[in-house]
This record gives sequence, C-alpha cells and structure tokens, in this order.
Amino acid sequence: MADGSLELMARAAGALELPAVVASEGTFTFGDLQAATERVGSALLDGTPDLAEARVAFLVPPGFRYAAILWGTWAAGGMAVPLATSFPAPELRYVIEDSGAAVIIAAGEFRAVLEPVARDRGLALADADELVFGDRETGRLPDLDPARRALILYTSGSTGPPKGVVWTHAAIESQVRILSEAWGWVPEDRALLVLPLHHVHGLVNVLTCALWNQAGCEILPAFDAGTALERMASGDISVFMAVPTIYRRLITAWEQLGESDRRGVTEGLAQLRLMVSGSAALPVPILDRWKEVSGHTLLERYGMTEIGMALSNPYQGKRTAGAVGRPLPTVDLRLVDDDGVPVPDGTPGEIQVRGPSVFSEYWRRPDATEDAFREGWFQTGDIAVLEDGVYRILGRQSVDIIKSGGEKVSALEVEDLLRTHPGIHDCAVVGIEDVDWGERVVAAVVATANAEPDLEDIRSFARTTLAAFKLPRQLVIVDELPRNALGKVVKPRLKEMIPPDPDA
Ligand code: MLC
Ligand code: AMP
Repeated sequence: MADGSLELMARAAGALELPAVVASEGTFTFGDLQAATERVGSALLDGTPDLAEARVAFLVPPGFRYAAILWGTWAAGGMAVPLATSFPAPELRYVIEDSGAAVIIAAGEFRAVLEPVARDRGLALADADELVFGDRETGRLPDLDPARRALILYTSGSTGPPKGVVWTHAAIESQVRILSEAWGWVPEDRALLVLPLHHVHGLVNVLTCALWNQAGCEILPAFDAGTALERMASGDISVFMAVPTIYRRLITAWEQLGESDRRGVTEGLAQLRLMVSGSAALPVPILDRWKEVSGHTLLERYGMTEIGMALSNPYQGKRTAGAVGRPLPTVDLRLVDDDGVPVPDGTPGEIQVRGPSVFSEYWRRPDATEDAFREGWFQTGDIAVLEDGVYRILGRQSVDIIKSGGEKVSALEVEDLLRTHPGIHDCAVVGIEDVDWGERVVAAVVATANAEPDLEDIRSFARTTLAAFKLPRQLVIVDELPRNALGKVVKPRLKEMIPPDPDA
C-alpha cells in the first residue's frame, strides 16, 4: 500500500492476523482484506495512477466481497456508490446515471439486472468475484488526502428524485471516531451485521466502526430473524445494531421458541456488551419487551444520512425510554423555531446540526445543498424537544417523508408513479402509524370512471419501477381528496380519514 493510505487501512495493517470478516464467502483476516483491497484497487486503476474520485457503483450482497470492493475503490482514489440489492432495474439505473458511474461491478446473481444499463453507458460490467479473488498483479496505489470525496449514499427527500449524499474520508473518519469513543468499541468486539449496506447505519455504524477498531464483523447476506437470534445468542457476538422493526421481529422469533430454548437464547443475548436501535423511533413497548427477552436496555440514538449520528443515549449511565439522549462528541446541535431562532428548553423546535461529520454536498445539486443549510447549520426537518436534559424526537416537518422499517420513502415519488396508472385519476400517499413498520405507506386514490383498482393490482403495477418498501401496503378509495383553498391536499386531514388496516 502507498504511505499515504487512509487511516482506516493503516489501522488494519496493525491487525493482519486478526479476523476481520466472517461471511457467506468464508472467514477472512485483516491481512486477507488488505490483500483483496490491493487486488481490487489495482484492477480498478488498470495502470492509471489514481481514480481521482471516479464513481464506482457496485451491486454486491453484504459480505467479504462488498468490504473488499469498498476498500479497493477507496484505495484507488475512487468514490464508492453502493447499490441497493433490493432495488428494481429502474431505481438502479437512476443511481448509476445520476452518480455518473465510470465503473459498474456486480456479483453474479445481479449481472442480468445491470447488463442493460452498463451496455447503454458503454461500460464493461466488472465481475465482483474476479476482482476480489482473481489472480492479479498488484501495483502502486495513490496517496490520499482525507479531504477527498469517498462515498455517495442516495436518500429520498420531500422534493424531487433521490439525492446523492456525499461523504469525504474525513467525515467518515470523524463519525467513526465519535462512535468508537461514545460506544466503547474495542478490538475484542465481534459485530453481527444484518442491515443493508447502502445506508449509513449498516455501512458506517457497524461495518466501518468494527473494522476501524480492528474488531471482527460477522455479516449475514440478508436479515433473517431466526438466524440472527441464533448467532446473537451463540456467545461469539458482542455488538448488534438494528432498526425497531428488526427488534420486533426478533422478539416474535424468540416468542415462538420452546421454553428451554428461550432460556438459552436469553442467557446468550445477555452476553453482548452493546445493542443499539436507530433509524426510526423505538416504541417503548419494544424497548420494554426486548429488555425482558435479552436483559438489555436498548441504546437508542438519532441520526440521518446527511449528518451521521447526532444524538445518543449514554453507553454508560441512564438510558431514557422514548428519548435519544444528548449530542455525541463534536456534534453541534440546536433546536430552532420557524425563523431559525433557537428555542428555550421544553419548547419543540427543528433540529439543526453542524460539525465535522456532516456531509459536504448533494451530488451535483448545488441548489439543494444551499437550501439544506442555513448559516452553516444543516436543517434536518426533524422536530424535537429538550426535556430533563435529554432530547425527544417528536416528528417531522414534512408529511411527505415516510419512514417504513427504517427505510425512507418520499410520498411524492410514489404519487407521481401511481398517477400514471390508468385506473387512478388522482391520489395522495401518507404514512400511517404501524406496529410492524413504524409507519406504513398508504395510498388514497380517486379512481377513474368505471375503474376499480385494488391493492394487489397497484402494487404489481408499481413494483417494476419502485423498490418494494415504497409500495403501498393499504389502499383507500375516496371520492375526493381533502384540499385547502389553494387546492393542496391536506394530508393531516387525510390521515384521519384512513381506516385501520384490515390486514393488520
Ligand atoms: C422490506 N419490505 C418492506 C420493507 N423492507 N416494506 C416496507 N418497509 C420496509 N422497510 C417488503 C419486502 O420487499 C417484501 O415485499 C415484504 O416487505 C416482506 O419482506 P420481509 O422479508 O418481511 O422484509 P425484509 O426483507 O426482511 O426487510 C425488513 C427489514 C428491512 C426490516 C429487515 O426493511 C431492513 O433491513 N430495514 C433497515 C433499513 C436500514 O438499514 N435503514 C437505515 C437507513 S439510514 P413483497 O411485496 O416482496 O412481499 C438512517 C439513518 C440512521 O436511517 O439514523 O440510521
Ligand atoms: P435517512 O434519511 O434514511 O437517513 O433517515 C433519517 C431519519 O430517520 C431522520 O431524519 C429521522 O426522521 C429518522 N430517525 C433516525 N433515528 C431516529 C430515532 N431514534 N427516532 C426517531 N426518528 C429517527
């Protein structure tokens, strides 16, 4: 590796014999990861000295190949654009085109879905196995300045199509240092990773924190409650992080066990040192029940793709149910009113954040970047209150953002597509509180004359274009949508009109 290699990789070099990744492909040490990083980096460079922030988009399931391609891209000076394994072809195409990817990599099972877009862009579709495991000579890798842009993560907003959130190496490093300090990571840790790796939660909080700390990361290719519970209780795992929907599913899986298995699992779970919940509000009944199941009071924290983690309950000390604690080290956070003026304690306000781990820009969207900041503060759009020394998240300013199972959905994006359905004259999409998903996507639809669209029909219509988590889970046919004097749909009123989900 070059002398100017990133600190993340320099730290790995001090732990070459230690296990880094345990995954479906096998068990790999930091030495294996370093060697694979050099192979991938050299292959991507293909004789050139530096990728110079070229975008490398890759569709690879969570596992060793993913880690090696991420690190190989970084070592070669590129920007990583991890693609979501759950996305249909049009959403993948959008991300590849918007990011201007110069390289596209796929694991075997994803070749078919990416071949058309690779062909249209005149790019060869690189094979993940060949890059990571191929027999290839390695060459010199470039020196890298941490100020260089490293990563683009796509996120839905309340306006327009998804935007690319750009992270520099310095921002990633700062975030990882903050979490390492706050949550007590040590080389003896072994994390169990069950989250997708195109989001900050899985990618930064779990995978990168583990590897930065010379700890191991056991990676499941996808979440499965039974397997996750079994691995967590095995005695091998010390750290686990997930969204509330996952904890709910783990509780259900535990409840389905026989009496003695339950006891064994509970004893195993008690061995972990840290369990974190985030990406959506953790309902207090889940917190309480999980405590009975595992003996752990979940550490709830608050974050966002644009800012990383900002607020956290303490690792040591009292964790408050229904609250997200205090600002993490180096995070500057305030609550403001509609005029941007800080509010006193006890008064709700919008969360604004600044600090070294805040993102630098929306990819190729200078206007959106400018709109997102006010006097240097990033405006999250989340409303919170500071009470008894801790922050509570109260909701969001925009009714057009829905959080389902930890995934963000833009109501407007779903509406735009549904309006192209021949049986739909008009529609509005809202998020309704849901025990399983936190919020579920509900479509209120005014049908065209003589048409009778049903939920299955609408879901299969939308499924070829939108990711499955964006599809409506409930359909309500209405004669008209509630509108204000300006003709805008009044979503809070519409939410009150939605009957309980008959399938719930
Ligand atoms: C999957 N489905 C969802 C869904 N995930 N529907 C609504 N909301 C979701 N989040 C769909 C599936 O496509 C499938 O549709 C059906 O629901 C049932 O699938 P499943 O097998 O039960 O679901 P599963 O694939 O297991 O996924 C559930 C999940 C997943 C909870 C494991 O959603 C997940 O990993 N969520 C975490 C996302 C995450 O990491 N977010 C962090 C964002 S970063 P069908 O129609 O095919 O049957 C962030 C910042 C921060 O928020 O603070 O961390
Ligand atoms: P994303 O844009 O996908 O990164 O999601 C970030 C959003 O998730 C935040 O803006 C919040 O609305 C929400 N969020 C994250 N953590 C929490 C939490 N602990 N409680 C409530 N909402 C949360």
